[in-house]
Amino acid sequence: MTSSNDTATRKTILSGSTTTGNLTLGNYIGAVSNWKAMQQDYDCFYFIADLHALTVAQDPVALRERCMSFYAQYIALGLDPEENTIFVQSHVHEHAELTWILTCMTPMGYLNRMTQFKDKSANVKNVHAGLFSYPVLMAADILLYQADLVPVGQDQKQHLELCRDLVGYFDNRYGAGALKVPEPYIPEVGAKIMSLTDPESKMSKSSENEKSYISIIDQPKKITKKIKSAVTDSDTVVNYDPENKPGLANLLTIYSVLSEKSVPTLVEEYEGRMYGHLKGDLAELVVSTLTPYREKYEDLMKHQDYLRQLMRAGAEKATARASVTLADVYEKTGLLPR
Ligand code: ATP
Ligand code: LTN
Repeated sequence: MTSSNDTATRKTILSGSTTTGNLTLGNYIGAVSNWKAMQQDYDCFYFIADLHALTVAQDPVALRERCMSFYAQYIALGLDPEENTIFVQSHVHEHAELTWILTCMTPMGYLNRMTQFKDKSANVKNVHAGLFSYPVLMAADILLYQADLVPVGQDQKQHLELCRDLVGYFDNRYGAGALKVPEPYIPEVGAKIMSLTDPESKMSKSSENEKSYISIIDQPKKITKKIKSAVTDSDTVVNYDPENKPGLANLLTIYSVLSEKSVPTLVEEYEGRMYGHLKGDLAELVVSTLTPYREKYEDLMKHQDYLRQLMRAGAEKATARASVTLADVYEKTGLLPR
């Protein structure tokens, strides 16, 4: 008899986050909390996108340290390295190799339309080709593992579309069978948590303004200060109006996801009360949600040999899957075996 938990029948999930800072509350709500929830029912591959971090200039020492820290943050948040495959992207060289094959099939015009590229390149003096073609690396990340489902935040929808189209381009040129078309999984609530200082833009871990995001390893005092000084409007009535009151709407969304209460229920609870009350209660809720994760993280960082061991095992499991796909792709594209 088979059950949905049998490895052979379980569908594959893949997702990752770029090592450009510490994971934020936005990453947690929009991505990692969903990755965690899916661990029981799917064969999950979660990785640390360190090659993606190179799309903007990085200090080598800081990048290496962040990779270790990120891995500890994944485990501390509850990703399970025993049941699933948790690995570092650059430890599996197949990612870079498949990227090249796919790059040779990606229309420049398609990459030019990517809104994230437009946003990220807008204020950068020297824009490099890596930032431009990074969605192709993302497609390779997904396709190597024959992923069925890719849980991401709203900002990644367009990149997923390219990935799906690339399978079509490849199949048309070389024949079908080597690559699987993935489905995006975008949560209904919390797919886009906004910045605390500029609620018109996404909360982002690489922001230069530390007050704009809450890191999952921030100390309680810092979290409270950031939430209390979050930008809201000058009105006093608590209601959900993302267009006219984006800051307040963002706080209500975070509150709703973490408390599992609906936004209308919260609005009712805060009727006749000030924004300050809501901010104080939300700060307490965020602190109590994140504290156990931060403590686990601090403990894991004291055991780096253990983390290295998990990383190596993860890389081996990931390579076992990725190398099969790449071999198939090489064969189909006509590259001569060694
Ligand atoms: P960067 O600042 O380097 O762009 P980021 O904070 O946007 O980083 P990523 O590593 O690009 O984070 O994203 C990891 C995952 O978290 C992705 O699935 C992404 O969609 C999701 N995500 C990122 N920011 C948010 C957010 N503010 N709200 C909801 N989901 C988010
Ligand atoms: N580009 C993503 C991170 C990422 C990713 C992936 C997500 C890199 N490769 C593959 C899902 C699947 C981002 O959020 N910036």
